[in-house]
Amino acid sequence: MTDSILDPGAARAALTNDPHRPRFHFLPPANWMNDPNGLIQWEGRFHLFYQHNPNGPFWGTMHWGHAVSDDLIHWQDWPIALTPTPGGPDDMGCFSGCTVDDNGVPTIVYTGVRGDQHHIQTQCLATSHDGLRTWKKHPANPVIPTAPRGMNTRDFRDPFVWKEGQMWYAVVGGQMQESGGVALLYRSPDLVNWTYLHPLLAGDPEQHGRMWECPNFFRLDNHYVLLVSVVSHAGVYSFVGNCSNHRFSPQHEGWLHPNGVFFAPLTMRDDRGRRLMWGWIDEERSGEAQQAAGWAGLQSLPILLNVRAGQLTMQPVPELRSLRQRIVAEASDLDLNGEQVINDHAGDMLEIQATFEANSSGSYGLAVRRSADGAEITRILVDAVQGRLLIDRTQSTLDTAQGAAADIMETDFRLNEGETLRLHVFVDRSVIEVFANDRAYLAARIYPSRADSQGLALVGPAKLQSLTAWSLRSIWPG
Ligand code: DQQ
Repeated sequence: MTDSILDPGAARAALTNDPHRPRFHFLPPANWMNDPNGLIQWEGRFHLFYQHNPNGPFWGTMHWGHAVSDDLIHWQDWPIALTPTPGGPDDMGCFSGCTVDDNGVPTIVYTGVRGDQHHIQTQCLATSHDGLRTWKKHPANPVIPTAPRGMNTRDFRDPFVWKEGQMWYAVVGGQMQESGGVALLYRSPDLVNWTYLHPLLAGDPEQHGRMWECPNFFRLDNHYVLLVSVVSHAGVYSFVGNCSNHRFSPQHEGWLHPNGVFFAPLTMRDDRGRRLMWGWIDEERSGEAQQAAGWAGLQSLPILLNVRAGQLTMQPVPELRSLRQRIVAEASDLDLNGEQVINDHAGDMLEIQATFEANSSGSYGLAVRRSADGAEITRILVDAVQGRLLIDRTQSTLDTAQGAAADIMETDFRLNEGETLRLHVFVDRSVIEVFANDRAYLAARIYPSRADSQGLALVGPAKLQSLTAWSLRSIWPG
């Protein structure tokens, strides 16, 4: 057991001065984190579990870490919820899953893995009788011992469970033998005895990848939504459509995130009826740099999902406004040509909202983490000609030893005729999250090396309507 488990506060404090460590995103006290797990609001409090390796800043020996929040923003570390049981079905790891309310009993449904290559994957239960503090594995585990016939039994994981009337339903991620990703639909009267029904949806391997992880299926704004994470870290794909007799017919589909930097998102419905999503944001620097840092991985900001005009929309939750400290930049009605610095000392923990008049002929937007001489700079641009939203990291850092990503990350984003561009950007040291007109989302990692890489600039040719930038406060003590 590491210090992070014995004294999370001390472990966090020891890493606070790392200039790359995010300050208003959730991440564990130390060591490795990947997928969000088991999201649930219980007696008003939000519980966030997560894939965690307490033994180091690298993937392995998967446990379920646990944190709680009263406001979606500030988190308190709770003890590890699930640990692999030697000789049990989760001998080699407690993989991803969800938490449901089984008549007042919080119940985790997760994937237990065993075998050298994690090749025996089964679905398991754990319950809590002390308010989600400690968890007992169910004696009937594994409750789904193998994948259905015709499916690859080695890739069978990440149950997502909901209730309809008296019946429980689950989708489990999988792969059709010699074919592509599939979300497998199950039904159960009691969470213990499960019947396989049929594929809720099977993908085209050419277009939707070899296997689907972490499926989420839910009703939202009179539509049904299926989210899947495409192996191996190809990205997160969304389908929006109709469902009748538990047969799902997508009508609109596309990448929610075009690569695996943001991956394995999990959603939950809160007590106000909102559909909230968190996703794992991975590192984009070398394993050696992660080892030296002593931590790796974070959760995205909480994202509010909706369906508008048949399409999925994504917005940062309004609760994030409570982090605003002071305005560090304001501008309006500017004709931009090239780059215009707005504030050389804006900072590295920022929220920025900017609107631009439609410009169909160029690339325009913002630049953040800019050093005073412009040697380090990260540009967030819309390319109106190509119909792309992009984060240009080719000059994000001068420190080549970190092995940091130095490419242009991009996703589809086309403005309608005359439509104003609305960029909503969060910068948290090494993390950038960008929302464009509520319908495109990009998360990326950057590792600037210079202490003065704190500048904020605008990039034309464009006509800026307005910009406000706030410095944000940390969610952690110290
Ligand atoms: N991460 C978990 C799996 C899941 C994958 C293992 C997605 O359950 O399929 O850490 O990132």
